Amino acid sequence: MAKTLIGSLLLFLGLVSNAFAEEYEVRAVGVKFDPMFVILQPGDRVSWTNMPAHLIETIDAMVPEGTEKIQTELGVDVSFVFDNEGIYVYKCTPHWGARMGGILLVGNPSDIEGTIDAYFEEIKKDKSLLPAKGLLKKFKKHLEAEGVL
Ligand SMILES: [Cu+2]
Repeated sequence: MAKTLIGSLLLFLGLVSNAFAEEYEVRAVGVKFDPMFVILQPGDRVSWTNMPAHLIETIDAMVPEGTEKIQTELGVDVSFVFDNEGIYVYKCTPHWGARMGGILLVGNPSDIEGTIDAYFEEIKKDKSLLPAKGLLKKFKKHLEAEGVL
């Protein structure tokens, strides 16, 4: 009996905390993600839609440590919950040459500017990351405009 009660209580708390989670939609438009940048809180969900010719793949050197890689199938709308704070840079692999990518800021990680600078450093080591340069520059400006930096 007590077990059931605790179970119900936990379920209830789970539902309540879920109720505060936000959902964000990113649409693929041409060879751009719109919006290109999303600022969200841990536990929030991001859905990518209108993806018939696209996919998302997180860039290994540009995600918070210890997070699982995301690599989706071409042409499939997808949706993920982000629990770990940090900055996630992702690309649409087939359109990476056209700089199709986006960036998520989850939560309020320490040293956002330092993390962005560290990502810039990664580009120097690996030329395949070059399309991320413009994205990161725009992202920095976006964060300044949003009052995050
Ligand atoms: Cu694409």
